[in-house]
Amino acid sequence: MSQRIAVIPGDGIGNEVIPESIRALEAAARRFDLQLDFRHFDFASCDYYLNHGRMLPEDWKEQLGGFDALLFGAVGMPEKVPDHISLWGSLLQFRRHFDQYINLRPCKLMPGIRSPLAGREPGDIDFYVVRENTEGEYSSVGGKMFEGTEREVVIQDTVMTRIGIDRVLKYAFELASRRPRRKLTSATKSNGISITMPYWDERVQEMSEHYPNIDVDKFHIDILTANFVLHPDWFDVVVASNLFGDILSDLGPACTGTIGVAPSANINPEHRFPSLFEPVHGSAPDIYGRNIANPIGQIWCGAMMLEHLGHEKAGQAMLDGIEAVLAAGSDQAPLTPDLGGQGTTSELGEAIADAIRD
Ligand code: GGG
Repeated sequence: MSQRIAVIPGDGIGNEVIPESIRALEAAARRFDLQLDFRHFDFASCDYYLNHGRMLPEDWKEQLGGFDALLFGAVGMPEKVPDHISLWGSLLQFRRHFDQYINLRPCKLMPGIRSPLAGREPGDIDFYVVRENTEGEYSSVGGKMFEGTEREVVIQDTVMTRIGIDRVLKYAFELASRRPRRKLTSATKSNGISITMPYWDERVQEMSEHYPNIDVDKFHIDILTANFVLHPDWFDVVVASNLFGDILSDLGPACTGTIGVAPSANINPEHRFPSLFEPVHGSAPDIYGRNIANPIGQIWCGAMMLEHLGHEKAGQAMLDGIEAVLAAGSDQAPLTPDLGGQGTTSELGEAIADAIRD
């Protein structure tokens, strides 16, 4: 049976790394006899906004709703469109409408990559950030009063719901129970944020009672970020609110050498809606157009997508292909400049597709 994938490159380097992800997916599809049917969309980009006055067409829910998965590149070109308009007009709409309430972000030091943290080897950094993805600090609840005057007031609420917290915690606890270390860390700030964060802590405490075999700890977000840098080996599954999870899942991959390798999966675990797979990185206008962007984050997204669609072996083969090319090092593989090499986006993509074919 063919699986229908909506491809949305978006802005900037999204347009350069998406073709490499498709090349790798096609290699995996051929090897494992899968039928993947890709359809490209030009919306959810700042150019679309400049032409149409909106990031998405009116019927985007109908256009995308029937797909099995969405493969997304990046969004944002602040010189053309303010970031809050481009992000809220596209990616955040997808996450909410398709109830992609889990944002799963692996953070792993890969073979052949040098961590900026002294002495760290592959195996020392290997954890997941599970980010709440539809509410929390990313709410659209708030407003302005007395705009443009000295009395200007701006308010934006944090929205935390019992359902919203419990479902992300359950996912994180289940993930931790499938991992050898069975360890879960909760990101909080209940000493300073005195209503929502103590509530988050309460829900963690209650959920932990259903998982007596999981070793649970919690850190305030400030010291947690320090511990990501000082002791990344402490972590296995880290569960966090929307904003804290966003910050941690940029910091974590930065500790593994480059954010360019980091993927993420915006998941609707019940498969009621398509899930969306996008690299952690953004559109990187500073390097766009030079064919030097690292395509690995986007290719790894393809691997997560196949796994989510039930093709675990094909997904694993994609990850093995990435690891094999990275392990070869910049002397033998066309690694991009962020990995210390001089290869181009397309050369690295081609090397990974070749490794997947083997
Ligand atoms: N790869 C998707 C992308 O462009 N992300 C940019 C971004 O700022 N994302 C914010 C978020 O994940 O909430």
